[in-house]
Amino acid sequence: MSKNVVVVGTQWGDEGKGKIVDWLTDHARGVVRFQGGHNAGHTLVVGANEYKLNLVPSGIVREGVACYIGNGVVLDVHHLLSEIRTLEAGGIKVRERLRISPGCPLILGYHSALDRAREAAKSAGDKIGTTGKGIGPTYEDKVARRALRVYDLFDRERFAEKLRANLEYHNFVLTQHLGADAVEFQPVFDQAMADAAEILPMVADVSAELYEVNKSGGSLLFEGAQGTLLDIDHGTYPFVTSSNCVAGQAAAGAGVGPGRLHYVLGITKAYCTRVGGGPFPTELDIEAAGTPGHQMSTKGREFGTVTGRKRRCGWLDLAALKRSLIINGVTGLCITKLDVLDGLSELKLCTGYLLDGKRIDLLPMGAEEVKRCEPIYETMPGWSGTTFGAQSWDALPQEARAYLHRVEEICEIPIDVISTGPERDETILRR
Ligand code: 2SA
Ligand code: MG
Repeated sequence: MSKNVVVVGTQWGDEGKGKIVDWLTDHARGVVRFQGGHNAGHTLVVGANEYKLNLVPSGIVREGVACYIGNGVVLDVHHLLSEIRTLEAGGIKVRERLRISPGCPLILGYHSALDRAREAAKSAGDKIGTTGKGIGPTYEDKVARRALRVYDLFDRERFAEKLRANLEYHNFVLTQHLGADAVEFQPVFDQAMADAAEILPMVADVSAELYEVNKSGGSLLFEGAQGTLLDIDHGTYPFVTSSNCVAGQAAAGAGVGPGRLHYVLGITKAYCTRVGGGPFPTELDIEAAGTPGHQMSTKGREFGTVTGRKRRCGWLDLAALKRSLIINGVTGLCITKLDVLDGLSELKLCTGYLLDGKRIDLLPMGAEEVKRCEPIYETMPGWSGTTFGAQSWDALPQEARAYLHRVEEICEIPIDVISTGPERDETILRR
Protein backbone atom coordinates (compact mmCIF):
# COMPACT_ATOMS: atom_id res chain seq x y z
CA MET A 1 0.00 0.00 0.00
CA SER A 2 1.30 3.41 -0.84
CA LYS A 3 1.99 5.77 2.03
CA ASN A 4 2.75 9.37 1.15
CA VAL A 5 4.76 11.48 3.56
CA VAL A 6 5.05 15.27 3.57
CA VAL A 7 8.26 16.68 5.05
CA VAL A 8 7.93 20.31 6.16
CA GLY A 9 10.09 22.71 8.09
CA THR A 10 8.34 23.92 11.24
CA GLN A 11 10.52 27.01 11.77
CA TRP A 12 12.08 29.58 9.43
CA GLY A 13 13.73 27.06 7.10
CA ASP A 14 17.10 25.29 7.28
CA GLU A 15 15.82 22.72 9.75
CA GLY A 16 17.73 19.96 7.95
CA LYS A 17 14.92 18.73 5.71
CA GLY A 18 17.23 17.61 2.90
CA LYS A 19 19.01 14.99 4.96
CA ILE A 20 15.74 13.57 6.28
CA VAL A 21 14.16 13.44 2.84
CA ASP A 22 17.23 11.60 1.58
CA TRP A 23 17.07 9.17 4.53
CA LEU A 24 13.35 8.50 3.99
CA THR A 25 13.84 8.04 0.27
CA ASP A 26 14.78 4.41 0.89
CA HIS A 27 11.05 3.77 1.19
CA ALA A 28 9.79 6.01 -1.62
CA ARG A 29 9.47 5.66 -5.34
CA GLY A 30 9.41 9.39 -5.93
CA VAL A 31 10.31 12.71 -4.30
CA VAL A 32 8.28 15.82 -5.12
CA ARG A 33 8.96 19.55 -4.73
CA PHE A 34 5.72 21.53 -4.47
CA GLN A 35 6.59 25.19 -3.70
CA GLY A 36 9.41 27.71 -3.64
CA GLY A 37 12.19 27.81 -6.17
CA HIS A 38 15.96 28.10 -6.23
CA ASN A 39 15.83 30.20 -3.06
CA ALA A 40 15.91 26.80 -1.33
CA GLY A 41 19.23 25.32 -0.31
CA HIS A 42 19.22 21.66 0.70
CA THR A 43 22.52 20.18 1.79
CA LEU A 44 23.07 16.43 1.68
CA VAL A 45 26.10 14.50 2.88
CA VAL A 46 26.52 11.02 1.44
CA GLY A 47 29.82 9.46 2.40
CA ALA A 48 32.60 11.71 1.15
CA ASN A 49 30.30 13.74 -1.07
CA GLU A 50 28.37 16.86 -0.17
CA TYR A 51 25.54 17.95 -2.45
CA LYS A 52 23.89 21.34 -2.42
CA LEU A 53 20.52 21.29 -4.15
CA ASN A 54 18.25 24.21 -4.94
CA LEU A 55 15.62 22.89 -7.32
CA VAL A 56 16.30 19.23 -7.91
CA PRO A 57 14.50 17.17 -5.23
CA SER A 58 16.76 15.55 -2.63
CA GLY A 59 15.79 12.07 -3.86
CA ILE A 60 18.16 12.49 -6.80
CA VAL A 61 21.19 11.16 -4.92
CA ARG A 62 19.46 7.77 -4.54
CA GLU A 63 19.59 5.67 -7.66
CA GLY A 64 16.27 4.56 -9.04
CA VAL A 65 14.17 7.21 -7.29
CA ALA A 66 12.07 9.45 -9.53
CA CYS A 67 12.06 13.19 -8.86
CA TYR A 68 9.26 15.62 -9.64
CA ILE A 69 9.00 19.39 -9.78
CA GLY A 70 5.33 20.19 -9.24
CA ASN A 71 3.32 23.12 -10.58
CA GLY A 72 3.66 25.02 -7.28
CA VAL A 73 7.39 25.59 -7.88
CA VAL A 74 8.56 28.77 -9.60
CA LEU A 75 11.18 27.67 -12.06
CA ASP A 76 14.38 29.31 -13.25
CA VAL A 77 15.06 26.89 -16.07
CA HIS A 78 18.56 28.20 -16.64
CA HIS A 79 19.48 27.59 -13.02
CA LEU A 80 17.89 24.15 -13.09
CA LEU A 81 19.98 23.16 -16.10
CA SER A 82 23.19 24.27 -14.43
CA GLU A 83 22.26 22.28 -11.32
CA ILE A 84 21.57 19.24 -13.49
CA ARG A 85 24.95 19.59 -15.19
CA THR A 86 26.76 19.81 -11.85
CA LEU A 87 25.03 16.65 -10.60
CA GLU A 88 25.77 14.86 -13.88
CA ALA A 89 29.42 15.84 -13.64
CA GLY A 90 29.40 14.04 -10.29
CA GLY A 91 28.10 10.89 -11.96
CA ILE A 92 24.42 11.22 -11.00
CA LYS A 93 21.88 10.48 -13.71
CA VAL A 94 19.30 13.25 -13.61
CA ARG A 95 17.52 13.73 -16.94
CA GLU A 96 16.08 10.21 -17.06
CA ARG A 97 14.67 10.59 -13.56
CA LEU A 98 13.44 14.18 -13.35
CA ARG A 99 9.94 15.25 -14.38
CA ILE A 100 8.86 18.89 -14.55
CA SER A 101 5.28 20.15 -14.55
CA PRO A 102 4.31 22.25 -17.59
CA GLY A 103 2.40 24.49 -15.16
CA CYS A 104 5.41 25.89 -13.28
CA PRO A 105 5.60 29.70 -13.61
CA LEU A 106 8.93 30.74 -15.13
CA ILE A 107 11.44 32.95 -13.34
CA LEU A 108 12.96 35.20 -15.99
CA GLY A 109 15.62 37.92 -15.88
CA TYR A 110 13.25 40.72 -14.94
CA HIS A 111 12.02 38.90 -11.85
CA SER A 112 15.37 38.92 -10.11
CA ALA A 113 15.95 42.51 -11.30
CA LEU A 114 12.66 43.53 -9.67
CA ASP A 115 13.42 41.53 -6.52
CA ARG A 116 16.80 43.20 -6.04
CA ALA A 117 15.65 46.70 -6.98
CA ARG A 118 12.74 46.51 -4.55
CA GLU A 119 14.94 45.37 -1.70
CA ALA A 120 17.44 48.11 -2.48
CA ALA A 121 14.67 50.72 -2.34
CA LYS A 122 13.52 49.67 1.15
CA SER A 123 14.86 51.26 4.32
CA ALA A 124 17.03 49.07 6.57
CA GLY A 125 14.28 47.98 8.99
CA ASP A 126 11.83 47.20 6.18
CA LYS A 127 14.11 44.98 4.09
CA ILE A 128 12.77 41.44 3.81
CA GLY A 129 16.25 40.11 3.17
CA THR A 130 15.14 38.07 0.16
CA THR A 131 17.53 35.77 -1.63
CA GLY A 132 17.29 38.05 -4.69
CA LYS A 133 16.31 35.12 -6.91
CA GLY A 134 13.09 36.66 -8.19
CA ILE A 135 10.78 34.40 -6.20
CA GLY A 136 8.33 37.09 -5.02
CA PRO A 137 7.88 38.87 -8.37
CA THR A 138 7.27 35.52 -10.11
CA TYR A 139 4.54 34.49 -7.68
CA GLU A 140 3.03 37.96 -8.18
CA ASP A 141 2.89 37.34 -11.93
CA LYS A 142 1.31 33.95 -11.32
CA VAL A 143 -1.46 35.39 -9.16
CA ALA A 144 -1.95 38.29 -11.57
CA ARG A 145 -2.44 35.70 -14.35
CA ARG A 146 0.30 37.12 -16.51
CA ALA A 147 3.05 34.57 -15.77
CA LEU A 148 4.81 32.69 -18.53
CA ARG A 149 4.68 29.02 -17.68
CA VAL A 150 6.85 26.09 -18.71
CA TYR A 151 4.50 25.10 -21.55
CA ASP A 152 4.79 28.59 -23.04
CA LEU A 153 8.43 27.82 -23.82
CA PHE A 154 7.34 25.48 -26.59
CA ASP A 155 5.39 28.03 -28.61
CA ARG A 156 7.91 30.63 -29.80
CA GLU A 157 5.37 33.16 -30.99
CA ARG A 158 3.15 33.04 -27.96
CA PHE A 159 6.21 33.22 -25.73
CA ALA A 160 7.55 36.29 -27.55
CA GLU A 161 4.20 38.04 -27.41
CA LYS A 162 3.68 37.43 -23.70
CA LEU A 163 7.27 38.29 -22.89
CA ARG A 164 7.00 41.61 -24.71
CA ALA A 165 3.83 42.51 -22.82
CA ASN A 166 5.36 41.55 -19.48
CA LEU A 167 8.55 43.48 -20.15
CA GLU A 168 6.64 46.57 -21.11
CA TYR A 169 4.75 46.36 -17.83
CA HIS A 170 7.70 45.53 -15.57
CA ASN A 171 10.21 47.83 -17.24
CA PHE A 172 7.93 50.73 -16.43
CA VAL A 173 8.13 49.83 -12.75
CA LEU A 174 11.86 49.13 -12.91
CA THR A 175 12.78 52.40 -14.58
CA GLN A 176 10.09 54.81 -13.35
CA HIS A 177 9.57 53.65 -9.79
CA LEU A 178 12.71 51.84 -8.79
CA GLY A 179 15.37 53.78 -10.68
CA ALA A 180 16.78 50.54 -12.10
CA ASP A 181 17.76 49.61 -15.65
CA ALA A 182 15.21 48.20 -18.06
CA VAL A 183 15.55 44.52 -18.98
CA GLU A 184 15.95 43.90 -22.70
CA PHE A 185 13.77 41.52 -24.63
CA GLN A 186 16.31 39.75 -26.82
CA PRO A 187 18.72 38.22 -24.29
CA VAL A 188 15.83 36.94 -22.14
CA PHE A 189 14.09 35.51 -25.19
CA ASP A 190 17.20 33.89 -26.66
CA GLN A 191 18.22 32.24 -23.43
CA ALA A 192 14.71 30.95 -22.75
CA MET A 193 14.48 29.43 -26.24
CA ALA A 194 17.89 27.78 -25.91
CA ASP A 195 16.97 26.33 -22.52
CA ALA A 196 13.56 25.22 -23.78
CA ALA A 197 14.99 22.62 -26.11
CA GLU A 198 17.03 21.15 -23.29
CA ILE A 199 14.25 20.77 -20.76
CA LEU A 200 11.54 19.61 -23.17
CA PRO A 201 12.28 15.87 -22.68
CA MET A 202 11.78 16.27 -18.91
CA VAL A 203 8.42 18.03 -19.09
CA ALA A 204 5.56 15.71 -18.14
CA ASP A 205 2.12 15.60 -16.58
CA VAL A 206 3.39 15.40 -12.99
CA SER A 207 -0.02 15.19 -11.37
CA ALA A 208 -1.04 12.22 -13.55
CA GLU A 209 2.32 10.47 -13.02
CA LEU A 210 2.08 10.81 -9.24
CA TYR A 211 -1.40 9.33 -9.39
CA GLU A 212 -0.05 6.33 -11.30
CA VAL A 213 2.82 5.82 -8.84
CA ASN A 214 0.32 5.61 -5.99
CA LYS A 215 -2.07 3.44 -7.95
CA SER A 216 0.63 0.86 -8.49
CA GLY A 217 1.47 0.77 -4.77
CA GLY A 218 4.46 3.18 -4.79
CA SER A 219 4.96 5.76 -2.04
CA LEU A 220 5.83 9.41 -2.47
CA LEU A 221 7.73 11.93 -0.42
CA PHE A 222 6.79 15.58 -0.64
CA GLU A 223 9.78 17.77 0.10
CA GLY A 224 8.96 21.17 1.57
CA ALA A 225 11.32 24.11 1.12
CA GLN A 226 11.80 27.10 3.48
CA GLY A 227 9.64 26.74 6.61
CA THR A 228 6.17 27.26 8.03
CA LEU A 229 6.98 30.59 9.66
CA LEU A 230 7.98 31.91 6.22
CA ASP A 231 4.62 30.87 4.73
CA ILE A 232 2.97 33.70 2.77
CA ASP A 233 -0.30 33.35 4.72
CA HIS A 234 0.70 32.00 8.10
CA GLY A 235 4.24 33.33 8.57
CA THR A 236 5.49 36.55 10.10
CA TYR A 237 4.04 38.63 7.24
CA PRO A 238 5.44 40.62 5.46
CA PHE A 239 8.79 39.05 6.42
CA VAL A 240 7.97 35.84 4.59
CA THR A 241 8.63 34.14 1.29
CA SER A 242 5.97 34.32 -1.42
CA SER A 243 4.75 30.73 -1.42
CA ASN A 244 2.72 28.58 0.92
CA CYS A 245 5.26 26.39 2.69
CA VAL A 246 2.74 24.43 4.77
CA ALA A 247 1.96 20.74 4.33
CA GLY A 248 -1.40 21.41 2.66
CA GLN A 249 0.44 23.03 -0.24
CA ALA A 250 1.83 19.62 -1.17
CA ALA A 251 -1.61 18.84 -2.57
CA ALA A 252 -2.15 22.04 -4.54
CA GLY A 253 1.47 22.41 -5.61
CA ALA A 254 1.78 18.92 -7.04
CA GLY A 255 -1.76 18.13 -8.11
CA VAL A 256 -2.58 15.36 -5.64
CA GLY A 257 -5.72 15.11 -3.53
CA PRO A 258 -5.28 16.05 0.15
CA GLY A 259 -6.60 12.63 1.17
CA ARG A 260 -3.43 11.18 -0.31
CA LEU A 261 -1.18 12.94 2.20
CA HIS A 262 -0.92 10.28 4.89
CA TYR A 263 1.74 11.47 7.30
CA VAL A 264 3.21 14.92 7.96
CA LEU A 265 6.73 14.92 9.38
CA GLY A 266 7.61 18.26 10.95
CA ILE A 267 11.34 18.96 10.91
CA THR A 268 12.43 21.01 13.91
CA LYS A 269 15.97 22.12 14.68
CA ALA A 270 16.90 21.81 18.38
CA TYR A 271 17.30 25.62 18.36
CA CYS A 272 15.98 28.28 15.97
CA THR A 273 17.55 30.10 13.07
CA ARG A 274 16.31 32.74 10.70
CA VAL A 275 18.02 34.30 7.69
CA GLY A 276 16.85 37.66 6.41
CA GLY A 277 14.77 40.31 8.17
CA GLY A 278 11.76 40.03 10.44
CA PRO A 279 10.96 39.46 14.11
CA PHE A 280 12.57 36.57 16.00
CA PRO A 281 11.52 36.53 19.68
CA THR A 282 14.16 34.10 21.01
CA GLU A 283 17.07 35.59 19.04
CA LEU A 284 20.50 35.56 20.75
CA ASP A 285 23.72 37.43 20.19
CA ILE A 286 25.78 35.24 17.86
CA GLU A 287 28.95 37.29 17.85
CA ALA A 288 30.15 37.07 21.47
CA ALA A 289 32.48 34.07 21.88
CA GLY A 290 31.54 31.62 24.62
CA THR A 291 27.80 32.36 24.43
CA PRO A 292 25.08 29.87 23.41
CA GLY A 293 24.24 31.98 20.34
CA HIS A 294 27.85 31.90 19.18
CA GLN A 295 27.94 28.12 19.66
CA MET A 296 24.77 27.68 17.60
CA SER A 297 26.16 29.86 14.82
CA THR A 298 29.64 28.33 14.64
CA LYS A 299 29.12 24.71 15.62
CA GLY A 300 25.86 24.61 13.66
CA ARG A 301 27.63 26.19 10.65
CA GLU A 302 24.65 28.49 10.24
CA PHE A 303 25.28 30.16 6.91
CA GLY A 304 22.77 30.48 4.07
CA THR A 305 23.29 27.74 1.50
CA VAL A 306 22.20 29.99 -1.35
CA THR A 307 23.44 33.41 -0.30
CA GLY A 308 26.18 32.61 2.23
CA ARG A 309 24.57 35.00 4.73
CA LYS A 310 25.06 34.39 8.44
CA ARG A 311 21.87 32.99 9.91
CA ARG A 312 20.48 34.52 13.07
CA CYS A 313 20.24 32.01 15.96
CA GLY A 314 18.17 31.63 19.14
CA TRP A 315 16.58 29.26 21.62
CA LEU A 316 13.96 26.74 20.60
CA ASP A 317 10.61 28.51 20.49
CA LEU A 318 7.79 26.14 21.43
CA ALA A 319 5.08 28.79 21.14
CA ALA A 320 6.08 29.22 17.50
CA LEU A 321 6.41 25.45 17.07
CA LYS A 322 2.88 24.91 18.37
CA ARG A 323 1.56 27.32 15.75
CA SER A 324 3.39 25.28 13.12
CA LEU A 325 2.02 21.98 14.36
CA ILE A 326 -1.52 23.31 14.10
CA ILE A 327 -1.16 24.74 10.60
CA ASN A 328 0.58 21.69 9.18
CA GLY A 329 -1.36 18.98 10.98
CA VAL A 330 1.99 17.48 11.95
CA THR A 331 1.80 13.74 12.72
CA GLY A 332 5.23 13.47 14.31
CA LEU A 333 8.38 15.53 14.76
CA CYS A 334 11.94 15.01 13.69
CA ILE A 335 14.45 16.91 15.84
CA THR A 336 17.68 17.82 14.07
CA LYS A 337 21.11 19.17 15.06
CA LEU A 338 20.73 18.27 18.74
CA ASP A 339 24.52 17.86 18.94
CA VAL A 340 24.98 21.60 18.36
CA LEU A 341 23.70 22.09 21.94
CA ASP A 342 26.22 19.57 23.38
CA GLY A 343 28.22 21.04 26.25
CA LEU A 344 25.97 24.02 27.07
CA SER A 345 25.47 24.17 30.84
CA GLU A 346 21.82 25.13 30.57
CA LEU A 347 19.22 25.33 27.85
CA LYS A 348 16.18 27.51 27.50
CA LEU A 349 12.85 26.60 26.00
CA CYS A 350 10.46 29.41 25.09
CA THR A 351 7.03 28.29 26.27
CA GLY A 352 5.05 31.47 25.56
CA TYR A 353 5.29 35.24 25.37
CA LEU A 354 4.26 38.38 27.16
CA LEU A 355 2.38 40.44 24.61
CA ASP A 356 1.32 43.88 25.81
CA GLY A 357 1.39 42.60 29.40
CA LYS A 358 -0.67 39.45 28.71
CA ARG A 359 0.67 35.89 28.56
CA ILE A 360 0.02 34.01 25.32
CA ASP A 361 1.32 30.58 24.35
CA LEU A 362 0.94 30.66 20.55
CA LEU A 363 2.89 32.76 18.08
CA PRO A 364 0.55 35.56 16.94
CA MET A 365 -0.09 36.35 13.27
CA GLY A 366 1.85 39.04 11.46
CA ALA A 367 5.16 40.71 12.15
CA GLU A 368 3.89 43.67 14.19
CA GLU A 369 2.56 41.58 17.06
CA VAL A 370 5.43 39.09 16.95
CA LYS A 371 7.85 42.02 17.26
CA ARG A 372 6.26 42.98 20.56
CA CYS A 373 6.44 39.45 22.03
CA GLU A 374 8.79 38.98 24.97
CA PRO A 375 9.70 35.32 25.35
CA ILE A 376 8.94 33.43 28.58
CA TYR A 377 11.56 30.76 29.20
CA GLU A 378 11.77 27.51 31.05
CA THR A 379 15.38 26.59 31.91
CA MET A 380 16.66 23.03 31.71
CA PRO A 381 20.05 21.52 32.52
CA GLY A 382 22.35 20.88 29.57
CA TRP A 383 24.49 17.76 29.11
CA SER A 384 28.21 17.19 29.17
CA GLY A 385 28.38 14.10 26.95
CA THR A 386 27.99 14.14 23.21
CA THR A 387 24.90 13.32 21.18
CA PHE A 388 26.75 13.48 17.87
CA GLY A 389 26.20 10.36 15.79
CA ALA A 390 24.07 8.63 18.45
CA GLN A 391 22.11 5.79 16.89
CA SER A 392 19.70 4.93 19.68
CA TRP A 393 17.52 6.77 22.18
CA ASP A 394 19.35 5.08 25.05
CA ALA A 395 22.70 6.35 23.77
CA LEU A 396 21.57 9.96 24.42
CA PRO A 397 22.58 11.62 27.71
CA GLN A 398 19.75 11.62 30.26
CA GLU A 399 19.49 15.44 30.13
CA ALA A 400 19.11 15.36 26.35
CA ARG A 401 16.28 12.86 26.67
CA ALA A 402 14.66 15.08 29.32
CA TYR A 403 14.92 18.10 26.99
CA LEU A 404 13.22 16.19 24.19
CA HIS A 405 10.56 14.79 26.52
CA ARG A 406 9.75 18.32 27.63
CA VAL A 407 9.26 19.38 24.01
CA GLU A 408 6.87 16.46 23.50
CA GLU A 409 4.99 17.29 26.66
CA ILE A 410 4.55 21.01 26.03
CA CYS A 411 3.68 20.61 22.36
CA GLU A 412 1.65 17.41 22.79
CA ILE A 413 3.36 15.79 19.84
CA PRO A 414 5.58 12.69 19.57
CA ILE A 415 9.19 13.02 18.45
CA ASP A 416 9.42 10.14 16.00
CA VAL A 417 12.88 10.79 14.59
CA ILE A 418 16.07 12.39 15.91
CA SER A 419 18.89 13.33 13.59
CA THR A 420 22.27 13.33 15.33
CA GLY A 421 24.59 14.10 12.41
CA PRO A 422 24.62 14.71 8.67
CA GLU A 423 25.16 11.06 7.66
CA ARG A 424 22.26 8.79 6.86
CA ASP A 425 22.96 6.36 9.70
CA GLU A 426 23.21 9.16 12.27
CA THR A 427 19.47 8.98 12.77
CA ILE A 428 17.32 7.56 15.57
CA LEU A 429 13.90 6.20 14.63
CA ARG A 430 11.65 5.94 17.68
CA ARG A 431 8.61 4.22 16.27
P1 2SA B 1 12.65 35.01 -0.93
O1 2SA B 1 13.97 35.03 -1.66
O2 2SA B 1 11.64 35.96 -1.51
O3 2SA B 1 12.08 33.64 -0.75
O4 2SA B 1 12.99 35.59 0.54
C1 2SA B 1 11.94 35.90 1.44
C2 2SA B 1 12.29 35.43 2.85
O5 2SA B 1 12.40 34.00 2.87
C3 2SA B 1 13.65 33.62 3.38
N1 2SA B 1 14.17 32.44 2.71
C4 2SA B 1 14.87 31.49 3.33
N2 2SA B 1 15.10 31.27 4.65
C5 2SA B 1 15.89 30.20 4.95
N3 2SA B 1 16.51 29.40 4.02
C6 2SA B 1 16.29 29.63 2.69
N4 2SA B 1 17.08 29.06 1.75
C7 2SA B 1 18.53 29.39 1.76
C8 2SA B 1 19.27 28.44 2.69
C9 2SA B 1 18.71 30.87 2.11
C10 2SA B 1 20.08 31.50 1.93
O6 2SA B 1 18.96 27.26 2.60
O7 2SA B 1 20.11 28.83 3.48
O8 2SA B 1 21.03 30.94 1.41
O9 2SA B 1 20.19 32.70 2.36
C11 2SA B 1 15.40 30.65 2.31
N5 2SA B 1 14.93 31.07 1.12
C12 2SA B 1 14.17 32.17 1.39
C13 2SA B 1 14.56 34.82 3.07
O10 2SA B 1 15.71 34.84 3.87
C14 2SA B 1 13.63 35.98 3.35
O11 2SA B 1 13.55 36.21 4.73
MG1 MG C 1 18.31 25.58 3.44
